[in-house]
Amino acid sequence: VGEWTRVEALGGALENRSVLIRGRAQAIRPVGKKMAFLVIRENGFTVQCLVQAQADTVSPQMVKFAAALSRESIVDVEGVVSIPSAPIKGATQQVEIQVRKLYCVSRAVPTLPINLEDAARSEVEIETALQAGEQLVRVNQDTRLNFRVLDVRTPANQGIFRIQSQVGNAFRQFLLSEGFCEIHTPKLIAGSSEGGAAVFRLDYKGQPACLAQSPQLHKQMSICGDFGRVFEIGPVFRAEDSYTHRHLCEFTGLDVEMEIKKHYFEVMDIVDRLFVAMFDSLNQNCKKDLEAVGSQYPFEPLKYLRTTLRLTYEEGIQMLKDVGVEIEPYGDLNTEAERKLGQLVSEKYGTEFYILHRYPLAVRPFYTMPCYDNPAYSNSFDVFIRGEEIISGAQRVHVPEFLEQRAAACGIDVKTISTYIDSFRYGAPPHGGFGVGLERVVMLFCGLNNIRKTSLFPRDPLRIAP
Ligand code: ATP
Ligand code: AMO
Repeated sequence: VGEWTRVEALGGALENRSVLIRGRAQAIRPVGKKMAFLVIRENGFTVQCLVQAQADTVSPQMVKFAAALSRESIVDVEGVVSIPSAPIKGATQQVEIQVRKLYCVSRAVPTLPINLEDAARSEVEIETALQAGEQLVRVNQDTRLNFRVLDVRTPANQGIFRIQSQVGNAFRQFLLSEGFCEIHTPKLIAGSSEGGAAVFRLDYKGQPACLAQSPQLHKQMSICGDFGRVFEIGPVFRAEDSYTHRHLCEFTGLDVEMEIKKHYFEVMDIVDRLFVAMFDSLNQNCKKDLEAVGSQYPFEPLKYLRTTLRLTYEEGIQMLKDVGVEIEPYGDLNTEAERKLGQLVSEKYGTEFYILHRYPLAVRPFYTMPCYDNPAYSNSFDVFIRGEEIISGAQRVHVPEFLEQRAAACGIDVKTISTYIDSFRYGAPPHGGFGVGLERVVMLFCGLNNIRKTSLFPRDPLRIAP
């Protein structure tokens, strides 16, 4: 033997060959005293292994040892590949390994806090099993998150985080190919960057400081530093004080900032092409992962157009008005109105991904550029998937005196952001950008109901462990 074989690679071509594999003991089924079946899992692929007592090779002690293994232990199995006479249920690979040697590399505790088979079932499968009188433990979200290292071993969860990885990859690849430079801005900063109260305050060697609520100020300052087009993938901290399905206290921000020549539409053009490319790449490169997610959490593939639909805020609230939903013309959309608009847009335009722009200035952060033709509105936008916000963006105010005035008008102590405002005093190009919530993109692309499912180790107002 000597060479390792991946479980994924096990097939009929290896018949009668000796192989060595390493994986987790997903299932252990003793049959009397002379035989035990093991299902070994590696990277989502599973193979059935037969440990059968034989005079010359396998001792009864070894069968006993196999039967006593605990689930999820990591084992090395050496054996000969055979093709079974009947199809194998409960394993992805249609060959069996006749075990010759078996080593336990790392033992799991005998009783796991989560039964992974149960944790991998869909709601429908759970209901069917319960009706059939099966002894099944429904795994609630808190339990899953408490034992996240086990929970993420399910096929759907493996899929979710591979999709998340591809979102980041598509984001980076697209922007690099468009001449953007990846930057890394500080997460320890002197004050709030979004003007809100939701900041984590801390003591920075005797000076008051906080965890960055976004890379907003520094990504703009990078534009003042002549980088032209920048992006960042990094942590964002928000001291959210309520417990919703789509807010985390720490999430991953995908941020973009760029010079613009004439119009904030140039920024929306990037959003459009970036996200169409990203969705295409998810559909092409993550088929298996999307299937794994969908088989536990069924969802319809996202409907999106080749050129992303853009509606103005006024058009959006008119659509809502037409069906009897009253929105304040200069107010914000609440979650319910956003969802309703998502539904109306999907029915009318056949897309679940769209941009709403020209928001009322009053509901946008201080750094947002008002519309030239009507300063009650702003050169800003939000982007929605299935009626929920994934992106906020805008053209920024690049005139320092006006920026100071806007900050003061929004109740911000200008002294706390003086270095930011000063950066605009040495010549600052017109610019704009946007921020995307990575966990929200994955949650909404996959039609999931809770952002905790798409954060590996979520941080919410009640959770800072594991
Ligand atoms: P962002 O922080 O980018 O603005 P968001 O999705 O939180 O993202 P908001 O504009 O803050 O968007 O809020 C939109 C709506 O979502 C609010 O009108 C409110 O109904 C709801 N909402 C926002 N934050 C919370 C929260 N912490 N708790 C409950 N509901 C919230
Ligand atoms: P905003 O505050 O809208 O904009 O945030 C940008 C995007 O980040 C995501 N997001 C969140 N995700 C999880 N949990 C949260 N608590 C949370 N809050 C926000 C959303 C949201 O659309 N500086 C601006 C962006 C810009 O204009 O460039 C900003 O931070 O997907």
